[in-house]
Amino acid sequence: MNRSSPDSTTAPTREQDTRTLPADETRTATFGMGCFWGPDARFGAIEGIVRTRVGYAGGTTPNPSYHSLGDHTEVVQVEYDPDKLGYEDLLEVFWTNHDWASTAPKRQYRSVVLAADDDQLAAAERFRDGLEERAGRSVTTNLERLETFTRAEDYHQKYELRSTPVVGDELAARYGDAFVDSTVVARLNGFVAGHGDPSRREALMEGVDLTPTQRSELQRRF
Ligand code: MHO
Repeated sequence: MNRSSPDSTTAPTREQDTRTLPADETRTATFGMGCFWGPDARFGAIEGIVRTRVGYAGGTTPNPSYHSLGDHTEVVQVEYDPDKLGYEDLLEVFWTNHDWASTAPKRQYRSVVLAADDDQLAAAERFRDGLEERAGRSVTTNLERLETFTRAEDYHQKYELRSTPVVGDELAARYGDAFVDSTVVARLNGFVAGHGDPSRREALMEGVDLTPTQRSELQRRF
């Protein structure tokens, strides 16, 4: 097994990440749609998504954690480039990729849009009404304003990539604190979960410095 040590000369992925938008030029969107591992990967694979993180929101209990969630829900929060994606595009991804017709057995997994502002809330209401019309049944999704977001524990962030043999540990070590906020890591996390098209996967892989073993471990999951 090839385990190269974390070393800045083998990390041009960082270089790529510095070309991504700073937080004051992105918009955020927050969704609850079941266990947050899946949506973290699904959104992370999309061009125009700059950063993803998973966490707890939609409740009032202070300092929620995975084992002490209180009345919160598992959510994914994305930062997106408003020149490349509209909020409606994200609503489309949200509503086409989970069960919005039945009520989740636990509040932890409820379907919820946590709007960042009144415009997002209005857009979600319009989208929901249109969906009900087209589908001919009611949407159980709650539409609310986001109050607080608490980032989940590191082991839940980019879970799909983290649990990829060889590469997960290596990239987590190489990136350190920057792992969760990396755009490249968000894409890889999506790609290993089977999202994204082959040409975009190839293009990203070109710019990432990986050992042959890591490369083949990633490709095995694409
Ligand atoms: N059924 C999943 C849920 C995890 S998710 C972070 C599991 O425990 O494996 O809620």
